[in-house]
Amino acid sequence: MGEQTDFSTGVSGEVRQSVLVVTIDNPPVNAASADVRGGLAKALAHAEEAIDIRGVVLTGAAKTFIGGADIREFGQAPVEPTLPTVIEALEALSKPVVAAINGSALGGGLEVALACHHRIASPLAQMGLPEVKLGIVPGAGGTQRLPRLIGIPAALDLIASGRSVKAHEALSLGIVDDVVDTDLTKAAVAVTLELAGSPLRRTSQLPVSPADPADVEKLSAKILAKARGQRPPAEAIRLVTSVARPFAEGLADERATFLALRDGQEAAALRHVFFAEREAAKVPGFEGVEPRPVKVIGICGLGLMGSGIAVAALGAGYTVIGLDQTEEAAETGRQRIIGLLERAKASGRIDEAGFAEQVARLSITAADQDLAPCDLVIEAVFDDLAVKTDLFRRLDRVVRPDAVLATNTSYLNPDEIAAATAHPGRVLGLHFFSPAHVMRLLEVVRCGRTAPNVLATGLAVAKKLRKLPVVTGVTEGFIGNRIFSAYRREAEFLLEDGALPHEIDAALEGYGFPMGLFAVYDMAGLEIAWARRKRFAASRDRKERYVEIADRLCEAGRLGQKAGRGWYAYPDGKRTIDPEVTAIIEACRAAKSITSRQFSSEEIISRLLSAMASEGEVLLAEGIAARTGDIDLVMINGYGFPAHKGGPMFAKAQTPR
Ligand code: 3H9
Repeated sequence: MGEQTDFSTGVSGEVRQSVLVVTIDNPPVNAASADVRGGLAKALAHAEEAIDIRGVVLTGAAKTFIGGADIREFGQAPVEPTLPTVIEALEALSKPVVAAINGSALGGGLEVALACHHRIASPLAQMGLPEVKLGIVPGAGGTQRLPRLIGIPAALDLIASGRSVKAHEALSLGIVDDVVDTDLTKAAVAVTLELAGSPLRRTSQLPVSPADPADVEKLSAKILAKARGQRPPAEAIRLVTSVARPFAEGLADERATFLALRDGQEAAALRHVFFAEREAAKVPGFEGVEPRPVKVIGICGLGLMGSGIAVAALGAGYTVIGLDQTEEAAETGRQRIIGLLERAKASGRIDEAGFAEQVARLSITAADQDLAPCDLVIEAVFDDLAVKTDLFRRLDRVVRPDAVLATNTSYLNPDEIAAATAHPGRVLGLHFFSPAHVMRLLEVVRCGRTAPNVLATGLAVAKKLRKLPVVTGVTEGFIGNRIFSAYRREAEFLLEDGALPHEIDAALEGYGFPMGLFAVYDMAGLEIAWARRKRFAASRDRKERYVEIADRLCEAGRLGQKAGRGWYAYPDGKRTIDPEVTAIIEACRAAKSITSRQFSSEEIISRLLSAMASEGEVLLAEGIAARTGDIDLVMINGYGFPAHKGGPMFAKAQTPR
């Protein structure tokens, strides 16, 4: 082994058997920051000049190869050398450069690898071009080199979805030339020596394999439909499908498109979301608090919610004990869980062995004492205070005193549930969203007396469940439902002031929500909210503005899509505007002597955004939410707010006053 040379703070080289092994070590994810780019440029120039060096191996320290361009540099003045310049020098080197992909090679990181003359990967490596998730397209050759390596359809799929692949899939696609489960660097040095002296395979010079235009068109249409008007996937399609033109032309187009998107609003919003997600799991003042170990999770109530939670827990490797009131109910729950696992198997998300292994980790019972081995128990029973406090008192008697108890309540006060137990410090809320095995958001409710390591346990379990945890204080409906209530209230004010349901829905869909609010109501059914309104009718503050339109609809039997009519009519199942609803709305306006007026889509969005953002400010002031980013994440991941708008707090802050 040779001596180590530092080309920059984060890039070092060491000569092994006349091959320069260059290691990128720029924690936390070896991003291609200015220092790394400078170091790589120097290392490549050194390798080109030194006559005793026969080739180069590029690899990363720790778990990452290169995690991509340094996202923190976006929006700042550019620093030379740029990544495309470094990559150009790399591909043009007269000596072989081999990528030893030891871990994640994402974005600009994969673009570096694609320009190498050969790529080998460790079985743990993952590769992808996730740029569209950040509102951009690859900007250092990814859209031009990947299709030359793996063909247009496969490249389109990866670039437009931003999904990453593991090493073996990368090998079958042709992204890497080999997967090596022994010493990766040693293998890379050996390949470099084999390649030295022979003509080099430069990706930019490879011919593009012809693709069936019908296939490409079908795939593009699918991508565009999913993108719902967002620009990056459309630009990615344009760049990838025009790859047959001269390489330099494609590269220049890609760079210009990347720069224009990078400096736009949507990319800024998605960067905000990216950093908010990383921030969310950090609770100020809780740094270094160790979570309690969790291996066995008990789930009480195996209805839709409990079964979804069970599937998420089994998928994350936990042992699950499901409890329901009777043996029959528990068995029905077990069947429901197995049904969900079977669906996962049918769609290829788990294989037969994985299915069998997960089923083996599941047991069910109707006897409380069978929950004794649990490290964490999550209840998902009927949302009623008496039912939940009774359950928690019983749990208190059967589980270890250090086991954590979590309530999945949506509206009840978890402090009251905790107070019913002998150890309130071990109680917290874990508010899952339905379906719990699919939805990423998890509100982690910090109750008044939750112990620090119990909160840390909630966050650690959430991460293992591959959920996005957001910490919330105790308030009715937590962060999400509080903001959602304000949003819903404002939408109803808009109705009374002159907008019609389909106008509000069209504005929301145009803004990027997958579905308008009133269409969602109809889908979910109007009766639960109606029952709730009736329950609270007596205690309602009479001075507050109250819109009666929804009540009138319910009284007329318009309980939503299942009833065939709600905010819309559904002849033949198709959603249509119903004059009867318009008449009900007009009658309600008339009863209050409101002169209705027209609202533009912009006005509708602006009023809804303001309502959400003002409620968000209240939550921050009350200390229920710690950061604006947390509120944005909740609304994006639980309520369909478009991620490319950054969430209500971010979007509102961007709007000129
Ligand atoms: C791009 O490459 C454009 C090019 O096409 C064109 C160039 C010309 N930059 O996620 P974690 C930070 S676009 C800066 O918890 P994990 C993150 O904020 C980029 N910082 O770790 C966090 O910081 P902190 C395309 C970054 O182990 C810390 O690293 N690349 C970057 O669970 C740990 O993050 C991507 O989109 C970055 N690129 O997962 C990849 N990435 O500790 C984005 C992360 O202060 N990154 N940080 O909170 C990821 O997907 C994951 O971070 C990764 C590691 C899988 C790498």
